[in-house]
Amino acid sequence: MERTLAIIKPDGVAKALAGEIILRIEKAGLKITGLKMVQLNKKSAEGFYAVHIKRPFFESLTGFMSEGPVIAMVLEADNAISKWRTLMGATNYKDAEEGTIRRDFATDIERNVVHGSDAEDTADFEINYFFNAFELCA
Ligand code: IDP
Ligand code: MG
Repeated sequence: MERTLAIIKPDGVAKALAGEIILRIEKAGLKITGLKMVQLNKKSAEGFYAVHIKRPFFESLTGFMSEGPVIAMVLEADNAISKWRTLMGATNYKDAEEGTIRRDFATDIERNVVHGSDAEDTADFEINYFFNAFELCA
């Protein structure tokens, strides 16, 4: 079993897409083993996206990620990382496959509704960033 961190970003929460996104997650056979709504501050968004610190969009991205509440979830399945990224679609919604969350709901390359870990090591870091062991169910 593999684990990944999913986030419904501030734009997704603000547009009331949480129910639709969670429905897609459950229908795809990804098990939700942790879930919380939190609002990141600028510093905590910067820590989460530290790998992107040198990118030109870092300031804007971390501002966006701290503008309102997010819903963070731990998803578990065989190949959870790639399964969730397939449901999300490409970073740029214009390149995303039909029927993916980003293609259906994103409005901008930055405001792309959802986050997903990209590898096992980043999934571990990201899950631990949001959740402690007592907050995760079997
Ligand atoms: P990912 O979310 O598909 O893994 P990353 O390359 O890790 O994509 O980028 C993290 C986030 O940064 C993206 O989801 C998006 O919100 C934002 N982002 C990525 N590339 C750009 C860009 O070229 N302009 C503005 N924002 C971007
Ligand atoms: Mg990424």
